[in-house]
Amino acid sequence: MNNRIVFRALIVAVGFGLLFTGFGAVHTAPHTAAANIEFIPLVVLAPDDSQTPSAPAPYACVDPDGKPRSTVFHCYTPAEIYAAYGVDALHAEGTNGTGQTIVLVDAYGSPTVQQDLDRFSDTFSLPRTTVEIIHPDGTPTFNNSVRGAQVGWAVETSLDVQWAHAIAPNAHIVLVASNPAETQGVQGFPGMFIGEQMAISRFPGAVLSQSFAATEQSFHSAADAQVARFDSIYQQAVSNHVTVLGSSGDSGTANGDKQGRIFPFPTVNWPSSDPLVTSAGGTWLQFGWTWNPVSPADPSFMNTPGSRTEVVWNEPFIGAATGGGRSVLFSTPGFQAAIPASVLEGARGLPDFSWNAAVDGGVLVYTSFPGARVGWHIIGGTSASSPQLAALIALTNQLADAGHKAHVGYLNPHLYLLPPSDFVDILPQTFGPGAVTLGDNSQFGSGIAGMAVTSGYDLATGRGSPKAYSFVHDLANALP
Ligand SMILES: [Ca+2]
Repeated sequence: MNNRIVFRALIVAVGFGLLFTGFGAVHTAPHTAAANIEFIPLVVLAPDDSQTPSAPAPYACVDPDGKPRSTVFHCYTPAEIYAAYGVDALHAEGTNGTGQTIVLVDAYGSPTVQQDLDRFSDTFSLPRTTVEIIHPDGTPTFNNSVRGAQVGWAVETSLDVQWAHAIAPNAHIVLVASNPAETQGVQGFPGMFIGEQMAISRFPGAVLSQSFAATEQSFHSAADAQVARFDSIYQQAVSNHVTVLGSSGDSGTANGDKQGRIFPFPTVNWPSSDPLVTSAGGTWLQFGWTWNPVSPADPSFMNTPGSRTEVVWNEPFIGAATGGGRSVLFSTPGFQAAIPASVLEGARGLPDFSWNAAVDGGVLVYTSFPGARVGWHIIGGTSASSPQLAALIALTNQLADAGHKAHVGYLNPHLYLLPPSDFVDILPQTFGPGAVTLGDNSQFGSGIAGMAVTSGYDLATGRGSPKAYSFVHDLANALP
């Protein structure tokens, strides 16, 4: 009981930390002006990131340097994620991404991307790899005094690069880092899409991950013209056998406009909603412990060891949840034809599948650029799920090469034909003496209705999270 009181006192301090760290804030995230829409990196830093725990042990996270990182938020090493999802069995048989390319698309990039990745690799006994960087519209000048935008994107870049590498350690990593300051005019073509076009041409058969999004409604009346423009790039990806993934969002169904005003009805994010993009949602993986709340805002866990629990990513104490719902821009595509019309209501539903995106249970990321604390961070968000899922597809492409088959390319038509046994189906679950049920992706406190988590496909977690070994092998076997 005493533990619970301590935790609740702490979360107040954590709240202040969120305000002062600037770039860690969930909903005032740094953004990038691009044409008449804005892209938000979907990264969520643990709210107590700037603080050294003052409370005594036990700690929820001790970082790889042996430093206590948090009394509240758990963190995962690559080995823990491998074990939780069965990636270890793939690596053990030599399925590690050899011969494959993963393209990660970000604005600005990070001035220390290579050295931070090397530190990550050395720490976790992974092979070092050299990141190939493409600046499609000029080299950005890193300015950490613009607290927010560039630092936030640098955190995002670090997460993308380090965790794609963790899942596919032998894959070639390409970073497309655009320079939004040089994007021209209202009708200017966002640099990140020029970069995608370059990467799709240069790396046929690759996998591309987009950890950013904008609310569909933020296109306003320009939606058809803008979406058609970007869609032509995704068509090119289909032609070049490039798999394209996009994060579904970190605010549940409560997404905002340019000014940060939340639309008062459930919304989803683009480009994740494009049927040519595979939408990566978020789960909350509790591995070796179980959430034990007396109320939704209580992050207690200490007295409740556990094995493996995976539920919808919806963390009430930080107000972050997986994006998901019905698109207003796209109608139900053929690959979702088997999902009941009562669920999709004629729309393209997202996400397609999911992976851990939690902050309490975030992944460890190392950064050394100015503007953020140098060291290890606990990071979540659907920015964590998209590059890891992209890396799983790179592992699949390695098996395709070995079997003289085509690469995965356009993933969605294949994804919905895989057997249910290839996924952990995410279901509603009730936690702790407070009987807190996580059964949808309504962002806590938003008042915007969430999408129900149900047996089988649902609009919060898609088909669920891949059981890595059988998912990769079954997908590879299904390829022509
Ligand atoms: Ca489900």
